[in-house]
Amino acid sequence: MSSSRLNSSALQASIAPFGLMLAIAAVSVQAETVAPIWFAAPASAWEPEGLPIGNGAMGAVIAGGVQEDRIQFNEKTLWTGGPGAQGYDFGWPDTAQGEKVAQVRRLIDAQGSITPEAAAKQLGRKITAYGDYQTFGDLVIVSGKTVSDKNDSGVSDANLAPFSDYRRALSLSDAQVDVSYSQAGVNYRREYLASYPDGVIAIKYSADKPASISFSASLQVPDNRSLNVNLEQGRLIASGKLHSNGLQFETQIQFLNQGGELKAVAGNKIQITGADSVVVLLAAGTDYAQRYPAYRGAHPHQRLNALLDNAIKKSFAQIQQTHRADHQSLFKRVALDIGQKPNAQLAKLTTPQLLAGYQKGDANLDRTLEATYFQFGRYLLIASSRPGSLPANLQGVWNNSITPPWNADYHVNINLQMNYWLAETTNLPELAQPFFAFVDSLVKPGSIAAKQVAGVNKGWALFLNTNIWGFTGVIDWPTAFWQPEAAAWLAQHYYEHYLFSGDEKFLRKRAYPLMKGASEFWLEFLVKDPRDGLFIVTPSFSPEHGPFTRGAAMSQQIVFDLLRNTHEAALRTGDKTFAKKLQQTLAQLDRGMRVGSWGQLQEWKEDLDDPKNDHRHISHLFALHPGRDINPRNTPELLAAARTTLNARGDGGTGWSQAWKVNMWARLLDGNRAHKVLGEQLQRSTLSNLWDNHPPFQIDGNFGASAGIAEMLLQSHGDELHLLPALPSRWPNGSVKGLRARGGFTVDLEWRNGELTRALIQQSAQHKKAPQKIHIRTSRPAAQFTLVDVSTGKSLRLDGQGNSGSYTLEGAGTYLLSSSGR
Ligand code: FUC
Repeated sequence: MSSSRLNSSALQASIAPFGLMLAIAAVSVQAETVAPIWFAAPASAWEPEGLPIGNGAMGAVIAGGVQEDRIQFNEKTLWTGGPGAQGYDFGWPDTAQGEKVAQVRRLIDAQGSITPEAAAKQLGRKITAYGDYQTFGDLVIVSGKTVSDKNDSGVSDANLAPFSDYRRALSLSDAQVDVSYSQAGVNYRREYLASYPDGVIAIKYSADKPASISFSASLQVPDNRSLNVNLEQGRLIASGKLHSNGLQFETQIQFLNQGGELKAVAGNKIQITGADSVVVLLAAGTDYAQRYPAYRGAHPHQRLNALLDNAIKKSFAQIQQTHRADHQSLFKRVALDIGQKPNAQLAKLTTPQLLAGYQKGDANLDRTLEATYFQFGRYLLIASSRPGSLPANLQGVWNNSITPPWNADYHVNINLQMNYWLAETTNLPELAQPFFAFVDSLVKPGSIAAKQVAGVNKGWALFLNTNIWGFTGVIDWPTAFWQPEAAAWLAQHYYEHYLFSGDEKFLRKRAYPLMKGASEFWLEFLVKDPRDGLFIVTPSFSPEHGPFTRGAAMSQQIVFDLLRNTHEAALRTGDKTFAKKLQQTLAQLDRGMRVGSWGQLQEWKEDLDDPKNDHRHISHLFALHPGRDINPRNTPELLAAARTTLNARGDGGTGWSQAWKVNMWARLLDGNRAHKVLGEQLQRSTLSNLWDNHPPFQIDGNFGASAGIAEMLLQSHGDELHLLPALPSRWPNGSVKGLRARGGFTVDLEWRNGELTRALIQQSAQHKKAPQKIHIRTSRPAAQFTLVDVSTGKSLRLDGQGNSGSYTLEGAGTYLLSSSGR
């Protein structure tokens, strides 16, 4: 059923004249229904069918087996490797290898290029004790009326009875998984959530007949750790150390039964018999601390005790209510209606059926799936990135392995950055805090990496990948190891956070110092290209193919982006001396944007591009996205070249590569192409539970696609608000509420027949300063719109030039743009 609801902006209407009230309400009313992700059976496998919940630090994947409910869970800091593990050295060579870098430079100067293997031989390093993100374990709940101490299967005949009406659903708006089924005349229900405010995973088992819940519960953990299990008053406390590095961990799991009996069995198992309902509360942690060099803090025992002692005082309903309110305070900021029309028939389709229908091209289904997919990315970020813990890794927070793909680490040549593109635009900026805390913590070890790996005595650097232990060195994989631009790329997020929020304190205290450090590295590392006298990066390697050369496009574009942003920030914070220094380098910096022989944007300084190359990495289009230097207004030729490159590269690739292309086609203002790539990502790179499939599961594609959808609807990188810049024809009518734009704007949009009809534009208090000229771009002439200051009811002048117009904002915060022509 579609539900209409008014959002908070309607409140603003109460101070506006009556006619305006209606207009604002019309923009604000959303008929948004976020379809659940659901299955009609327990998960047959973790990766494609598990349903994820999380509170940032902890995550769990719900398989929902009737007989055996295996709740696989994680805590983000449980990692092998690092300090405490034998041979860990942060990836740094023992002696500073500045001379080796110089040698590689000379080789490239002499030969024009060298192979990645030759470069890795000189500069790469075998890694030791890098570590892996770990599964914490499985809480295994086996339903059954009796349990034998010897045969602990815990299964009684009653539970082998067939079950029916099974449903396992993740509600994105409630952040809860519900499992329900009927068995032997009883209707069972299970609710699973991960609460950020209470710091626990909470599960409730209930039934519609009393005394129906009986199960045994135990904890299973991998054997790469020690384990002590204690049971006291229904609380299972399991603690130990990882063999790899001595990291201390603990989990506490409290069982609270209503009715029936709870007893300990065999010292490490809980048996519950004949309860009306059971609540399970789980908390987990380690003694990890985000502090170089030891990365150790307090044992988690006291903290977990306090969390559970607090949680057991509350009813499940109270925990649930607080959790829901907390989740919705973030989730409901954005509502998207792209024409998804839930109806009884559609609601019967499970998510895999919906996906199968989408793959067949059923037009009625696609909006539902696309809208769900957009919100799923936001859901996943809320669940895997909350202040106080680590940022979302390659799998967010969910991992069921002790040797996950790519260590489930932080790759910084696209992946970690992509995870956070949606944070600003889709109105979840506080969820970037773990990213900033993490990157801040890399500065110290990164300054040693700068010296040891690159021979630079200033600033900080890191390369392809990092872990939770300050790994900032290099690995020995020739086709990826060299990525000194990583810090510059990460620093972009700090400046973007400032541009979106207008938070001057963040700029002064946090962003600028970090950006300055990253810039200092480059001011030392850049050299003059003997060919044209411009500053270049060398050795330079375009990820993850081709030769090592001088001044590859992505190196130059990323470094330019950093130095330009830092220059702007230096001027804003009053650091004139550094601003001047940056200015001098910027004036002579190769900007890495060249149009090649077949009209492409060159990937290398030399015209080496093969039009048949369809490699998934497209970092040489950084200036198009996530950078801002290639855009339709200032650089139309470069924009055309970027389009040629993107066409040649094709629409395929891994999940994240497709997601990036959605963003890029949006920046090229081609909504239909962006939508096509999004569709192919859903068709080819999406698992049944809608997790992105690299393959295997990798979460960046989810986050990147949600960011891409936002980019199709609103852009603000070019000093103007571009409303509906890349609306696909498949979304002719719709609305979106709550997207954010640079300049402190929150924007609600409504469109009909592919054209904007209304926009409600609000500016945050942080940005309400001196009068400001705001530029708006739409797909229709500015003359066809009226603009009203909502707080005064006054009409404003929209000075139009074709499809763009500008107005001067004088302190009041809310403006309504409406189509007058239709
Ligand atoms: C980069 C990519 C791979 C993968 C890995 C985690 O190396 O090239 O496709 O996403 O990161």
